[in-house]
Amino acid sequence: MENRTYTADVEPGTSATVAGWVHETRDLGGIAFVIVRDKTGKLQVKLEKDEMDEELVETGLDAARESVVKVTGDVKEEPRAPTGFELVPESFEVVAPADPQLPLDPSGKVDAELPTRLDNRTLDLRKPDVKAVFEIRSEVLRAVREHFRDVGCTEINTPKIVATGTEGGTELFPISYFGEEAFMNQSPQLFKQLMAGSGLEKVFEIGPIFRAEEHNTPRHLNEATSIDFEGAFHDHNDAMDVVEGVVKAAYEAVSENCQEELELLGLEDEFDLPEGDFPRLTYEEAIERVNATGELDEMLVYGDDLSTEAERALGEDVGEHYFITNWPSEIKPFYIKDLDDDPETSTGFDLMHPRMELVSGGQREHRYDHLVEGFEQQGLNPDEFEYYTKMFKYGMPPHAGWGLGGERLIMTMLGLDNIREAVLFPRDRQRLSP
Ligand code: AMO
Repeated sequence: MENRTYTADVEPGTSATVAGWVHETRDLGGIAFVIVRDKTGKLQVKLEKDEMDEELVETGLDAARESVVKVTGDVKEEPRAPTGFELVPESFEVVAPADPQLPLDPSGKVDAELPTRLDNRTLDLRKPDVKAVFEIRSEVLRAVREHFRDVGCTEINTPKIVATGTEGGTELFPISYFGEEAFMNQSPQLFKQLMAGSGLEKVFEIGPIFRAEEHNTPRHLNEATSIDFEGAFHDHNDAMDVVEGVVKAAYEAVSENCQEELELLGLEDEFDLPEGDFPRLTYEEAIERVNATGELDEMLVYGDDLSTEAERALGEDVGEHYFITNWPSEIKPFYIKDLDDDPETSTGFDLMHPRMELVSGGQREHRYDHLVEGFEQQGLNPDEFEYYTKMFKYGMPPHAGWGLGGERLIMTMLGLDNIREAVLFPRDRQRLSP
């Protein structure tokens, strides 16, 4: 819009046109205030009933909350105004009126339940604290991209419609593809590996993954954002170093560039940067440690996956980000390589936040014969993956990588209770629209 001034940029002694939403109207009798809100803040517009044009005053007073308005006038210093300035209008235009019956209150005075908020995200994101989450999300993605580029990675985009799944058959969403069965991709796993073996060598992707998770939990989505990395000539330890760098870069960027947003979320004093090296516990150490907490009803034994309770107990005990390494081979997917000197143990690792798992990764099986064997052991038909396995015949370097749940990163960073708070339009068992 031509000549628009953001409310945060108005200067006393000048004329300005501001545009935004009616946040609140306070009618004090002879004088009334319309508080106009935009992306940057709020500004008080003064209406003096006996002094100003009658039609202008009426338009201002009649504009319902959340109506879009455009106001032009002189900016004056006014110590009693919330921001220290006010606008004395010469023109007041209602650009788009709002129905006085709002489904939720963007001023935040009346709390709304999460489903109501998700059904009305446009109004919900007029609340500064909700908006702050998505400003931070945007900053995290920016910082992650920049960090990947700084360490020599190339951004790739891989198909989301695929012929086969990779992360377990029960979690697949089938779709119809010109009469043939196809699926929504669960992970860019195989494609990113194929690109690690290409001339690109070090790649990353930030994109959607689809999981037909049956259960509705506060930390599962049916469509999530995965931050994926794959690097040629990397082993699992190198891959862990890379993810540690990415997570730290995200926290540092938020701390540096989002102080205002952190304040809106009440986190300015609690936002701790992860420091030092993340501890790396082996799976066996993790099991011993979690059993020793005495928090579990049933002790874990070698071969068990970590339950939600186990993750929580261990997370509380460790108290910072940590890796779990050396998982039993049998509970890791076919593409994860076993340790050379111990085939029962894999190079697979998870990165954990004290509250939950953020990342899975590992070194990959790059030897053609072993790879095909792994498919068979996992009950998968290697013929269906020929497009993938055949590239392992033409010079596939050792490589490693990982996938980081974008929403879980934001959720744990900001202490959000529900992963849906970190997604604009979440997909879960109950929610397919908006
Ligand atoms: P995995 O299945 O463990 O590994 O997924 C990696 C990370 O993605 C996030 N995530 C989810 N977040 C929200 N809702 C979900 N339903 C969901 N599913 C996964 C988690 C998880 O740690 N191909 C491997 C990665 C690799 O080895 O490179 C994979 O997909 O934070």
